[in-house]
Parts: sequence; structure tokens; C-alpha cells
Amino acid sequence: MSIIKVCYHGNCFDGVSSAAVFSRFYGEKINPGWEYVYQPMMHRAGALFDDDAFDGDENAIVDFKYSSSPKLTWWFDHHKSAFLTEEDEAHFKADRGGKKFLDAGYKSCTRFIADVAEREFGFDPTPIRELIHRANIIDGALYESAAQPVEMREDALKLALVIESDHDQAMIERIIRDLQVRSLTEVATSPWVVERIAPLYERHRNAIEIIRRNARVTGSVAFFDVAGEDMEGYSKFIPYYLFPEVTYSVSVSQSTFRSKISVGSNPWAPKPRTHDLAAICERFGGGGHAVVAAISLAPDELENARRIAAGIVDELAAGTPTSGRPV
Ligand SMILES: [Mn+2]
Repeated sequence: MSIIKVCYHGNCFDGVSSAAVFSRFYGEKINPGWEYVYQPMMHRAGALFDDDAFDGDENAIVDFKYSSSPKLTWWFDHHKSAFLTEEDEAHFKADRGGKKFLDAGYKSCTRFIADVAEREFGFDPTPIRELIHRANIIDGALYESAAQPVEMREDALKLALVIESDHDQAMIERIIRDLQVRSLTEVATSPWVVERIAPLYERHRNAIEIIRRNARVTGSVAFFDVAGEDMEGYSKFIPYYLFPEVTYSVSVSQSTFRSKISVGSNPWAPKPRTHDLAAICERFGGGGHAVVAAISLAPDELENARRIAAGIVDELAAGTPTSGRPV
């Protein structure tokens, strides 16, 4: 049987939803009956794609950076920093295959895929509208308040918690497959999802306390260094729940595969954002969206990460936006 390999942004609700929507579209409109193989992609220092990532008969990347590999068949992304290099960007712009798509104006890659598939390939997204709508709210941070994602009362948000912090790849794949054929609520309330929630929710409550203890506010910036704490995949809205007056948050964290600087902006801030956070992070090899971005360094580069984070805190706290050009 032929294989469609789907590489998606791992531990991300939009990445998982994108994989589900792409798969449903692919099975209905492109190659029915092909076998799906899924691989999560994570941002890290250096090369993002291993040679063996594109080992399907066709290969797709959704909600993640571009690759100029000749083996890549499909690509959908909505990130402002979609390319690792200028060569990759030129390669994409020269492509005339009609299967690679970028639009940084979209709040979620999930909706982007659904819209392109409907417009260009006659795909009917009606049965998965709820998923598309939810992914747009979650990835676009279109919540009423910071309390909504942090207090996590809705089933879809509990499913997002599982997707963002559980590392059981077989279970995440089951979610991707189920989201193609069952309603979001049904998937979110499946016993095999529900049983994962309690320990992750406990960890989430703990993350709130760790951030409360470690954060210091400078002007309109909340900064916290949580290297050494078990904090991978913590909710990016926690700082705005704790410090609703800030405009930005900057943090340093560390895991087995990276030291990470996260830079975000408060969607409910009394003082609006004035800086392009993707441009700031691109200066240090990172990227993302204007409203939220990150830099990944090697795991042993923690001190360097701390230095970069301190510089970004100063820049954001000073208030005047600087250019996105390298300094
Ligand atoms: Mn996304």
C-alpha cells in the first residue's frame, strides 16, 4: 500500500488539528486508501528535518517550517517565520506545483488547510467545522480572557492540554485519526483521553505556582526563568492570568532537546503590543508570529539563552519598537 507521510507541529493543538484536516482532505480528494504515517516536528537548534523524515510515497508538512527537499510533496503553513533560510524561501517562491501554501494572515493552519482544500480541490469541510473553529480560537488566542484557557473548564481545552503536554505518540496519533471521523467533543470525552487529564491538570496547577514564584515584572514585561523545573509545554497564558497588567512575557526554560526563550504578548493587555516578536526572535535564529515567538538553542546553551532573554526584556521594557534587522 502507498504511504502518505504527514509531518506536523508536535505538542500543538493546531499542529494536530492540521494533521487531521489534511488527512481527511487527502483521503477524500487526492489518494483514497493510502496509508497515513504521522511524525511530530519540534523546533530545536540546527537542522529541523532528518534525512529520513520524508520517507513516504508522498510527504507533507503542516503547521511547520518549509523544507526544500525534492521529496516534499505538500506544505501548508501560517507562520510569519516560515523559512529557515533565504534559499528555502526562494525555492518555495519558484515552486509551481500547486501543492505548497503559505498565508501568515491565518490565525490557524487548520483553517488555512480547510479553506485551500475547499477552494482549490473541492473539499467539503462541513463535518469537521467544530474542529476548525476551535483550532482557530486556540491557536489565535481568541479567548474572552486569560482565565478561559488557564482555568480550562471546556472539554476542548482539556483535549488541548493533553495534546500539548503528553508525549505518548501512539495516543496522539489516535487523536489525529479520531478527529477525522468523530466530533471534537466525542474525542475530548473519550475514556482514553479523559484518563490522561488529571495528572496533566495537576502539573498545570503546579506550573501556575512555579511561574507565580519565579516571575518578576519590569515595566510592561513579566519575566521568569524556569530552567530546572518540569515545565515543558506550560500554558503561555499563565503569566497574563497572574499579571493581567503586563503587555509581554519572556521566559527561559530547558528540556532534554533544547534551551528555549519564549516571548509572548498579552491579548488582553491594557497597553497594546508595539513590537513584532517574530522579528525579534529571528535575530537569534528563532521565529514564530508577531504576537508570540520563540528561540531554541542547544540544551547546554542555557547561559546564552539567559543573556538573550535579558536583552529582550530590556528591549521590550524600554517600550520603543526597534527594527527587526540584525543587531
Ligand atoms: Mn499553528
